[in-house]
Amino acid sequence: MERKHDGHGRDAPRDGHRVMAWADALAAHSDRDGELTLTYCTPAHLACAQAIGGLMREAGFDSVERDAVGNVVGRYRGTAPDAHTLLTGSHFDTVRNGGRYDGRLGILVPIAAVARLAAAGRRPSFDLEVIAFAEEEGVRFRSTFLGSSAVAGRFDTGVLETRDADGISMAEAMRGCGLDPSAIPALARDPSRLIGFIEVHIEQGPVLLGQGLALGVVTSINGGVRRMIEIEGLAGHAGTTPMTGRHDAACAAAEIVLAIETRCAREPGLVGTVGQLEVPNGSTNVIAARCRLSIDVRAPVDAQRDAALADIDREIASICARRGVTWRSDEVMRAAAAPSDPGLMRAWSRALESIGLPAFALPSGAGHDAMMMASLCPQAMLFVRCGHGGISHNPRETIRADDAQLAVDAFVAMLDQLDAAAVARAPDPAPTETGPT
Ligand code: HGY
Ligand code: MN
Ligand code: MN
Repeated sequence: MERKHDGHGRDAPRDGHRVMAWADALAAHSDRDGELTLTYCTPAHLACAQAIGGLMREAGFDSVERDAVGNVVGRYRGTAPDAHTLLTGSHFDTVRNGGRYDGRLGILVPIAAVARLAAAGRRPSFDLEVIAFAEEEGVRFRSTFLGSSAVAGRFDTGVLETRDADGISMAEAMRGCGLDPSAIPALARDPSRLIGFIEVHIEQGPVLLGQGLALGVVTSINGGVRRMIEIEGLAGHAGTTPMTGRHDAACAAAEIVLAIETRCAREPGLVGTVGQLEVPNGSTNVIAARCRLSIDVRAPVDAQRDAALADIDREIASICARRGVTWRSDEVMRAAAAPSDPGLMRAWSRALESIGLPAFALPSGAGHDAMMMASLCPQAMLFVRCGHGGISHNPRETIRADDAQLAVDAFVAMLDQLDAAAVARAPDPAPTETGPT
């Protein structure tokens, strides 16, 4: 394919610009004006799903459907009879006031690749299934990986009764946008029919930017645990209650936040974040009776993460005992660290080298649908350089059109690599039955 640019984005060719324009178009669907916030089963979420389905149809997929959990699934048939399936995709929901490439890039790059193949009348030997996962971030209902857990056969039906901030249950929200929770278990894919799962994702960090590289192969995805901590103290008059002897839930929380930061800063690779911190029904002139905070702890190795969590629990218990407040902890997410499949990593590396790029490898600090899909089949990811210092989960998240172009080139090259491997693996065609001579 003719490329008109010199790699510095001065004149990125068609697919790169098309991916950027599609990302802009999908970003127009938001729960809130003036920012990109797209949460599960809102009207904007449904409109975005429909827009993705439209892009798939225009690209030339053989079938496009919205499944029972709200994933948008495009299938592009392979040439081999009884072909196995390569799964790919990522999520289209976002964090609050998020970026327009997180998740979406892993949907739009494969769509652009299929459009390129369809336009050239080309098909891989295997079936390709591009899945726009309906929910990964866990913003509206705190549960995460809803879309990919359904495909992996790990959907926890218990979450159907969780309620959002307005008291709407997930099951009600799903039915309200035409989904059928009872049909979710049937979405589980048969692992024996799968080649694996590959995911393209914006790096959401500064490593590729620092290396001056457009793309990188992911070695493993950090394992994460998310918890909600509720602290119960004693309300009191802000003006008449002496400072000694207070049971101030907010002060306990403040000590806990800093204890988490101190513990997680002690080891390379370990990260800990309190992203939510609130005094429910608080008043300026009342000592905080309650305080709620979220904890997100991650590490490349589950044991490292769990050791940090055990220390954090001990620290919370000590702080609360000293301050005379009580606490409870609810675990809302636990995702095991997911090493990439070596064979798929090698295929990504060969794909990059085949388009003239170094096969640079790096770990993922962020969580991805690929870690859920790792329970179903082999997985490996491709990262795309993240601009603005690598910032993400922020509207300043950005990529370059020529990097998007290279991502499409690499994706098509990856299909070629997997095709060559499939052909190499394919048993010699059975000798055709020769009739009586
Ligand atoms: O939190 C994460 O790492 C991902 O963006 N859900
Ligand atoms: Mn994200
Ligand atoms: Mn993501």
